[in-house]
Formats: sequence, C-alpha cells, structure tokens
Amino acid sequence: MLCIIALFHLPTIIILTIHFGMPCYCNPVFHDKVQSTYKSGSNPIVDLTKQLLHGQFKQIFENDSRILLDNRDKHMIARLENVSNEHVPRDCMDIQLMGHNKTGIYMIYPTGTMGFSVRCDMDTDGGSWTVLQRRFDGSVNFARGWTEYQVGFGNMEGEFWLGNQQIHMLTSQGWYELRIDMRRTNMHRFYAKYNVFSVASLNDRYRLIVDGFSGTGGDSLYVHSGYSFSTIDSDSDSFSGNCALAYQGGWWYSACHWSNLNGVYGSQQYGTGLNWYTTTGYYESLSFTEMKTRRWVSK
Ligand SMILES: [Ca+2]
Repeated sequence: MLCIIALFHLPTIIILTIHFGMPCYCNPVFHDKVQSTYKSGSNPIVDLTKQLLHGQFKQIFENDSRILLDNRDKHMIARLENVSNEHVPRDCMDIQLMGHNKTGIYMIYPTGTMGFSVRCDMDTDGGSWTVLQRRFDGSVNFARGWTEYQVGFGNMEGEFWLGNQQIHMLTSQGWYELRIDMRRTNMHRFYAKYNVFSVASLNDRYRLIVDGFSGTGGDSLYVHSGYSFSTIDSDSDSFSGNCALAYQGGWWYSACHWSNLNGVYGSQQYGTGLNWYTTTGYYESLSFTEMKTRRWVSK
C-alpha cells in the first residue's frame, strides 16, 4: 500500500518501476517490517528475502542481509511514526541534532523515500556522517552487478555499499560534502575530503560530482568527477573496453581509474585492489576504507 502511494508522489520511483518492470520500487529496508520481525535477544541479522516477494530482491539478498536496528533505535522509529514527515531525520546530521551521539545503525527518511537504515559515524571530524561504503576485512564480495550497486549490499555492522539510489536520494536534499577515511596495511592513516559531493539520478546513471579537495593522501577522486557509475555488467566508462570488468569493482570509471575503492580486497594485481593512486599506486590495496557524506548546515 505504501508503495502504491509512493508511485503517485515520486517520479524517481516511477522511473525505477519502468526500468525493472516491477510493481514498485521501495528500498529493501522497510521500517515497518523491521519492527514486526524484531525479537529482543534474537540474532540481530534478519534475512529480508523472506519478506520480499520479488525475485530480483530475493536474489540480491540471498547471500547478504542487513543488520537490524538495536532496541534503542527501534524505540526511536516507534516515536517517529507518530510525527509528521517534516520532523523525521533526513540523514545522520539530523540524527545527531536530535541528540544521538553514538556511532551505529539508525533509520533515516530522506526526502521522497520510505526510510532506510544507515550507519552514522558520530566520531570522525565532528560526526554527523552518513556512511556510504565500508571495507576492512574482505568478507564481502564487491565484484557485483548494476542492480546490486543500485540498491546496496553487505552488512552495516561489517562491510557494505549503501546503494547508488540511496546515495542519490541523500545528496539530492541539500549541499553535501564527502569524506573518505583510509588506512594502509602498515597502519598509515589518511583521508580525502570534498566540499561538494553529489550523485545524480538513475537517468544520469548515478553520475558523480566532487569538488573542493582537502586531505592528507592526495586527490584520487576528482578525475572521476563527471563520470557515470559502471559495474561489471554495465559499462558507462570512457574506455573502449570495460573498466569495471578489468578492475573488478563498481565505480565512476573514466578510462579507467585513479581510485578503485570497490575493487578486490587485498589484491596486489595491477589496478584491481583498493587503490588510491596518489598514495598507494596501482599495486597496493588499502586495508580500510570508509566513505561518508554530511549535509552542510548553517551554524
Ligand atoms: Ca567502455
């Protein structure tokens, strides 16, 4: 029912509906279903495939599942259901402004969505960061197709990609910045920050815009600004071949990359690892990466 309502209000959702030939697109994390399946003390991992009838989502979540919220967050959702849409958190900036200062998993309700769960980093650089990507142990395979990158995969307590559609909905709400925290195997930490960060809609194949670099490991992302997203099965790059297939990731490849943070964890093969070219070159793979975005607010 909620999906049907969303169809009439959201052009983006209609576009996705046409694209997939599905009755509706909703983020795979439904807050009402999270609530209904939560049992105190039970395994916090919930296999959402049991709740999603569509075969496509079933396939996506066959091997991965999303983390369920903890009790405190569940209570917050219950409270949010009683307030108007204008007062629900749009992102982790709002979550922190509501007084939640603990890094963890929260529900957010970006404009035009039914809400989905995200990881909020409340510790780094003042907090309020909505985490988009996280890798630290190689437990999740990132060599995935277009649809999986579109809706997201992995586990928010572990490694994950939030989803291109979710990132687009987030960054459409205002002026967002991007921060990427990285660590090498020798424990050297560095970061890159961009004052401007935006991911365009599906119509524009989730094109990346970044600008205004600062950081400690050089700028290896600006060269990707203006390029659409490519995956192993969907080539939008400017190279005659398929960069995503060659370097085994999903990224805003040009011809081909200076950064490959969704590549193969630990790989020392040329260009396929978690490279940040200005620091690692093409043969070293980072041991930790975390991409996160934050809305600018006037203070
Ligand atoms: Ca190509």
